[in-house]
Amino acid sequence: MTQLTNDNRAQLETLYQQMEPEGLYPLWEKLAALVLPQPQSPAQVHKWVYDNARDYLMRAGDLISAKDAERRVLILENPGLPGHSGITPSLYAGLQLILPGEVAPAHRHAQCALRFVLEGEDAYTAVDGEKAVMRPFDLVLTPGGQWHDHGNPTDKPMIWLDGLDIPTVRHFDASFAEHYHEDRFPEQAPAGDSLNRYGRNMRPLKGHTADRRPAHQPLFHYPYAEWRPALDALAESGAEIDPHLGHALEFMNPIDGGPIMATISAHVRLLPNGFQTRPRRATDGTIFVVVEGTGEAVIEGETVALNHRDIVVVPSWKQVVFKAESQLVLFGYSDKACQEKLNLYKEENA
Ligand code: 1HN
Repeated sequence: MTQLTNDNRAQLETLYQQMEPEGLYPLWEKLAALVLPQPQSPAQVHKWVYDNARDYLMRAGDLISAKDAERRVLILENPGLPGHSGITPSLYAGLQLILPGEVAPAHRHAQCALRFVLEGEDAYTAVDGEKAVMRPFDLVLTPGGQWHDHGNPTDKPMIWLDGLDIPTVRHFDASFAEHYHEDRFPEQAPAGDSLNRYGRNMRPLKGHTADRRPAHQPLFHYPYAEWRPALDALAESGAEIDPHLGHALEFMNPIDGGPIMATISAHVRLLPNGFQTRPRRATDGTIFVVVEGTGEAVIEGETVALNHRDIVVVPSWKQVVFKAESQLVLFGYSDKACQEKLNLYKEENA
């Protein structure tokens, strides 16, 4: 802007004051902050140490039941987004505990969710009346609009990471939610039915039985027992390792080869012992979980130690380098699926 005279400036200030009660503001005072030359995320780099979070979660378990809480979850709120209940501007993360014998009652909502199991085995999430029996590091989806309840019939606690698109749905003012009139949605199919039909790179041949699952989202269970050997097979095949990612595989919707849900993408990667990635940045702020091994993430020069089950958030456009101090296996989820639909996604590989 060319230099304004004092008189002009004073008259502008008067104009601003007079029009403000009518909801009118001068763009020329705000344009540079509204249209940034590159992302400047308000989210901060942050790590949640699993063992610490687990202690608090278990204490909550002594004080409130899953049923009373509806969902007994500790929100992983980004310190740069206070009061926002987001781990990034678009995504939410939480740690959920289901104790032996508990049920988290059936509800459904517009928000899409993923569960990534951190501890416990053989508790379940039921989606539209079909159970996925969960084991450590399984990925389970509850796509938007589908009834879901959780239960733990075992004698050990189960803890998983919840990843939801809550801030995205809030941004679009598109939230709907309802409770089912009973704790559990009635069983519609045997446990594992969708995995059997859609999880092996095949699909049901059309016959007498009608498709029960929504056509756009039939598969909701991606077991560790399947994705982990897939990473090993890739690493052991002699395939060239991606210098910026390591050996990396994205979870896929078998219907279209696209991301697992409309708003959330997820992947896993394996970095061999001693491997260091080339620096990379991307517009999708990403939440990582350490599945196996130890190492470091160097994010814009800040070193974060990576230990078993720790959760680390790398905000949009922060440069990251991963260093594996043993064989390192990571799970990650982000809003890449959504950004790609909006033609916003960008990455820079140095
Ligand atoms: C939800 O439905 C679950 O079903 C967990 O386990 C966390 C956070 C906000 C809104 C809905 C669940 C949630 C949630």
